[in-house]
Amino acid sequence: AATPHWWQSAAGYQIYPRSFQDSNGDGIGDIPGILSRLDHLADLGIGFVWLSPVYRSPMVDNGYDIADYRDIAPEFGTLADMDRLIAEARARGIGIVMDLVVNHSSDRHAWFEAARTSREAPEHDYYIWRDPAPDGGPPSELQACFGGPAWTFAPEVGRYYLGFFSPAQPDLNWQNPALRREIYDMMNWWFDRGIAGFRMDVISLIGKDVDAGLFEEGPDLHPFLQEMHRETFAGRDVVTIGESWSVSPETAPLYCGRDRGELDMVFQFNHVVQGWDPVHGKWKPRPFDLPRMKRVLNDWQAALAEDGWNSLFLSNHDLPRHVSVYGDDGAHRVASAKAWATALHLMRGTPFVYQGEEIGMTNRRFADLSEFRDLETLNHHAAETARGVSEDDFLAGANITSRDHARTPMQWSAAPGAGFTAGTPWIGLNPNHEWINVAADRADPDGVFERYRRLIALRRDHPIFVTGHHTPLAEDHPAVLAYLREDARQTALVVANLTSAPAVLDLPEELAGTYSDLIQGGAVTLDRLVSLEPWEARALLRE
Ligand code: TEU
Ligand code: CA
Repeated sequence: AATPHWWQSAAGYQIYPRSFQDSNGDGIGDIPGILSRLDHLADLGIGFVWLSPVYRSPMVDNGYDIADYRDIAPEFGTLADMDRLIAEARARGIGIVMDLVVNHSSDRHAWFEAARTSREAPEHDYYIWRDPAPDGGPPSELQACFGGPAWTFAPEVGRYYLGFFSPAQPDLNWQNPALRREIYDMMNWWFDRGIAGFRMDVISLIGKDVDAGLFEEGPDLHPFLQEMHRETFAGRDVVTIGESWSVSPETAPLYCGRDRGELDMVFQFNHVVQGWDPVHGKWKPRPFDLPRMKRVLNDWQAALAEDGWNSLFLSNHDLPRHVSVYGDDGAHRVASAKAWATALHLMRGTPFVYQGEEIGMTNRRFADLSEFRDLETLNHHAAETARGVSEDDFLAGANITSRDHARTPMQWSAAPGAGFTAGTPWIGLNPNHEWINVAADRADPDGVFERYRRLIALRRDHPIFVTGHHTPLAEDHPAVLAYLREDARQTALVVANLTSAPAVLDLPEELAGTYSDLIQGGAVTLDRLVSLEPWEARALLRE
């Protein structure tokens, strides 16, 4: 097999800057704060940081609404701080991957301010406009992701613009070649500053055909990605990660196949959206279904087995804390965090650690609506209650799935501000920071951090976990996720009991034998029947 790319053997770590580390007591995380925590990341062993947006922004969607792609939000710091972050991370062997949000800009971007005032402005065509319907209403009934109509009237030009997410996030018109040139120039400007790549926000939307009603994976998506590749990352040793909520095992190779000249990997959600209700979506979550989760994970391993590359993750800034949803955040919190980490990291793909996951941070209880900050939760509360959902039912759902669970401040210590801030945090801390925090977890050799550190090192030191073939085992087992990784020289076996009850795994005869235990050290001999404690996970290399 070819030598893996750096981004295949490395692990990524996502920072949500607003909630990571505040340096000046204003309650908002910032870039100097990140600089002060780089050693934590270096100790974990990660190869790159995916930094959620730090650009100048009115922060309607915490930076996923960009007003200037070439400047830093003042609450996060300055361009000079950003340059220092790139350099100091690099000095520790860590690349900085920026978040590229180019399906839409902020309505406060200079382009949009020009676009909305005159049909003659060159920037007018950088956005997506339609004339009113005959009755003066919006051109279609399309609803925005964050609630309300997707079309907003701009009186100065007498037309409606598209805001697929919210009116504060007008969609950019990728059909306009001058706009595409602006974006590629901006990307090159960041590459020239030394960043290691881009995570591309909802990239599957850029090829949309609005009139045909084709938004996700529209007809121009792949031509645009190929053009972007030619104009920006071709010839650079960077990583490109495409976020898509619609990509399927069938379409994934189109984004990241070896000869496609598009992206390095897809970042897809099929495994984590499985618990959503067909009518009320994430606000009425269904109980977690482990067998389905196993099937989806295995399907994605198979889909990109020969060509293309998976991202491996369970948490990010849009999702609840996975130990609370797929694990047990009570008695088995530490064991379940470690079991999921083991099961996930040793699959084929690049693992991503979301800030706080490395110490097993959990969902927080939100007592009432006033404690939430996210526009998605607030707007959908209005919509759901308007259609008859009770306050208590909405709160119960949001207490499982709101994006704000991921956005409570990083828990560094038991101190009153959790070591995150000396002031008042912009969103309430999880009170469990008194016992779940970096200082406490890192002091424990059996803690969660130590397991992540070990797994990240294993992938770096054993190419079998990077490029080895993945074969699922015990696919119908209701409790255990198990698989083999194999290359020409070696066989590794990974087994994880993902439940709070003991489990027994029946291995194929030929897998009985002696292994070295890659987590505990030493050798173990397996019979055909392997007994696993609740949330026990093992990584074994055949001797
Ligand atoms: O997310 C894309 C997206 O589809 C989500 O908004 C998703 O629908 C939602 O989180 C489900 O709860 C990306 C970013 O990751 C997200 O933070 C942004 O809000 C969104 O794009 C708009 O830029
Ligand atoms: Ca601050």
